[in-house]
Formats: sequence, C-alpha cells, structure tokens
Amino acid sequence: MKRIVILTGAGISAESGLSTFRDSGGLWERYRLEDLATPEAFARNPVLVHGFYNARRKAAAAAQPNAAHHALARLERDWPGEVTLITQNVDDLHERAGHRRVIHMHGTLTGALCAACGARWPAPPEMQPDAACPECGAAATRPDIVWFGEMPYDMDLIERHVGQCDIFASIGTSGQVYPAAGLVLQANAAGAHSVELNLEASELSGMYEERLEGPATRTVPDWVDGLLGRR
Ligand code: BJW
Repeated sequence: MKRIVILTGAGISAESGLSTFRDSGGLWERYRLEDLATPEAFARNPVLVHGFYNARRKAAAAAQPNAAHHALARLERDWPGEVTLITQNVDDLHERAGHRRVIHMHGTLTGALCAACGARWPAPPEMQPDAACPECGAAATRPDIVWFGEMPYDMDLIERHVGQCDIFASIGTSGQVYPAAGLVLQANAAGAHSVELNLEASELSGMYEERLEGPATRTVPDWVDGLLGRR
C-alpha cells in the first residue's frame, strides 16, 4: 500500500487566523527575523524573544484547527498505508484536529528547552527569561523552537520516510527555508509522485508533478477525498 509523506507550512494554519511569515502582512514584514529567530538574537535580547513567542503561544492556543487539519487527520485514520506528517509549524493544530503522529521539525510552542543542559518540559503560557530549568536549575529557559542556524529535529527519520515514499505532498509552504525546501527533490529522486497545494505558485512549484492552487481549507479536503475515493 502506498506510503504518503506530507510536509505542511504556515499556510495550512492561515485560515485558522495564525500569521504566515513571508506573505504580505506576514510576521517577517512586521518583525526582523534576525532580532527574533536566531540563537544570537536570544542571547542579545531574551526578553524580546520571549515576548514574541509568548504572544504566538497565546494566539495558537486561541486558534482552532480548520478543515485542512481535519482532512489530514482523516487521511491518517482511513488510509490503509503509512501516512507521515512533517510540519514546519510550531502550533499544535494538527494534534488538536486528531492527528496522532506529527513530526515537528521546527519545534513547538508548547515546549520549553533548557539552553544549558538540553532538558525539555511543557511550556507555561507565559515563559519568563529568568525561569529556572527543573533539571539543572540554570536560568536558561528558551522556547523549544528551531531557529536559523540550528539543526531541525528528526532529520534522520524525515529523510528515511521521504526516501521511501510513493506520494509526497507539500501544503502551504513557500519553499524558502532549508532543509524542508529540499525534501521535494529527495522525494522526486526516490520516484514519488509530488504534489504542491498552495494558495499561489511558490519558489519550488516547478519541482512538483502536480499543483493544486487555492486555499488549503478547499484544496486539502478535496485532495484527501480523491485519495480515499480511489484507494
Ligand atoms: C496558503 C494559504 C492558504 C497562505 N492556503 N496556502 C542555503 C541553502 C540551504 C540552507 C541555507 C541556505 N542559506 C541559509 C540556509 C539555512 C537556513 C535557511 O534555509 N535560510 C533561508 C532563509 C535561505 N536554514 C536553517 O538555518 C535551518 N537549519 C539548518 O539549515 O541547519 C543545517 C542543516 C543542514 C543540512 C541538513 C540539515 C540541517 C533552520 C531553519 C529554522 C526555521 N525557523 C523558522 C522560525 C522558527 C519557528 C517559528 O518561529 O515559528 O521556521 S523560519 C520560518 O520559516 C518558520 C517556518 O517554519 C519556516 C518556513 O515558512 P513557511 O511555513 O514556508 O511559511 P511562509 O510564510 O514562508 O509561506 C507560507 C506559504 O503559505 C506561502 O507560500 C503562501 O502562498 C501559502 N499560503 N495562505 C494555502 N490559506
């Protein structure tokens, strides 16, 4: 039975009211990423970085999963083969839609990480820069988020799944951030059928065999219905 790998980006959560990064009105139009999403930025100004992620954590907690998140959870439940969901998103809308196994390659807003010893624990709604690590006591608490220059999580697992998949779908991602953007090339090299679902053409549209253009809340349920209908 066919193995499906799905890569999601900020566009899948846009219709739940969460900002994307690079669209007009996106986060990087309002903030400088060098001030917020690098380890150097955190070392320079932890108060600013915590403030940014505390606000994003609050927005994500208030958001609800949309029809696209629900459709992917249905695919995981009803597809007779393997479905691997890799998300670049740090929100938990896939899980709250009922998706059971989600690989968060850029971390999660619901996690806290000790920059001193690497311990992880559930994030409080408001994370404070001087909060002590429950393991080592250091005041080095940071959001469990993968910033620029850091290694995304679970890369071995991700590359193994992508290298063996029959269908590779990317949903709502601009294809501008690596290594996520390079996964379609690996899927193509493995002989997978690749499909891009996006509001508009992305940097990497030319790499996909099939393209479905439109809002994720329409294209994703249609795509899932098509897959489940012809299994
Ligand atoms: C809709 C829609 C709707 C809207 N329906 N669609 C050159 C080559 C290779 C790498 C590099 C390079 N130069 C620099 C690098 C490294 C760097 C990088 O890629 N930089 C680029 C800017 C060039 N990458 C890294 O540093 C990564 N680490 C790394 O490379 O380690 C070394 C390594 C080497 C080899 C193997 C493995 C590792 C780490 C990247 C960390 C990214 N972190 C961020 C922020 C933290 C998380 C957070 O705060 O949330 O992650 S950046 C930000 O971008 C966030 C996102 O996950 C990520 C991707 O954004 P995404 O999801 O694509 O969002 P947008 O806004 O860009 O696009 C939205 C899309 O949705 C658009 O296309 C819309 O059209 C669409 N859309 N509404 C459907 N309703």
